[in-house]
Amino acid sequence: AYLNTYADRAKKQINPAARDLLEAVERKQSNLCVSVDVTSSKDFLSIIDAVGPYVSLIKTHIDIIEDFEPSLILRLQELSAKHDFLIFEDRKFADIGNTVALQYSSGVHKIATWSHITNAHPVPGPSIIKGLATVGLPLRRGLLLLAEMSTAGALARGAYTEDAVRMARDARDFVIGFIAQHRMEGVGLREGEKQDDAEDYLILTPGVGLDATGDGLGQQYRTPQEAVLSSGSDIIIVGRGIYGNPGNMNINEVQRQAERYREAGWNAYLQRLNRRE
Ligand code: UP6
Repeated sequence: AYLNTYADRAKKQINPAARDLLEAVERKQSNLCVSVDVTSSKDFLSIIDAVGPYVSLIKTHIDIIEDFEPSLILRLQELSAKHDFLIFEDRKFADIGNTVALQYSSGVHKIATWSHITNAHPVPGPSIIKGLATVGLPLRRGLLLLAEMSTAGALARGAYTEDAVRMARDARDFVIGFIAQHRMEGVGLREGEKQDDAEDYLILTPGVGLDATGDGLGQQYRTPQEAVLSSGSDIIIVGRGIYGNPGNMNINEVQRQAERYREAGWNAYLQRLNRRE
């Protein structure tokens, strides 16, 4: 199913956030998600305004903002409407169901009220999905499970990844896909279970860069071409490849890099479509 167009895949999604994201990808001809990992509200908003035209999704780590105020969320939502992108808070929940439900709904950030998509580590087992779903499903949100990580030596592999996919398969209304480096259809099938051809996960892939292979802190980069064409990723997630060191950022250069990554990601997708027999 993932070899079809984003538009066709959008029609078959049962989760509204997944459908909205695929529609935005198609409308904007962008499978680029920019990860805005900066600590000042000013840089945060200026990067998002600069890259907005070239992305379908903005990924946040809202807890690294030093001068956070609730009004920042209003500004973010204004930019989301202005540039037509969805919002993904990369919260990586990892606790018991009751706790993650509180972390998702409450505190200073109230993530569920503004983030269309969020993610969780499958490490606690299926109860983490249940807990988050109590908050997220009524708000029409979607969840990604971290099935793999981009870092060297990551423990999320093999049987762990397979169990993550099984957990997702049991919660198709809320779990829309994975943070992963590969496709997950047919992974971890149970004894006697047949692969469901309708299975169509969104694969969002971090660790994407055109000019570097790593960051000296375990991060490993692949190109958009490798992620989308060779590994079947649907959305490339790019952070520092676009804005470098936020300390000496040139906003025109940020915009130019976003354009460059959008084009690389989209061309890889077009090549993938052309490969269909
Ligand atoms: N991220 C990864 N790898 C994962 C999961 N998440 O890098 O397996 C997140 C990081 C960061 C972004 O938390 O926000 O994706 C990557 O940023 P970068 O492009 O600047 O390396």
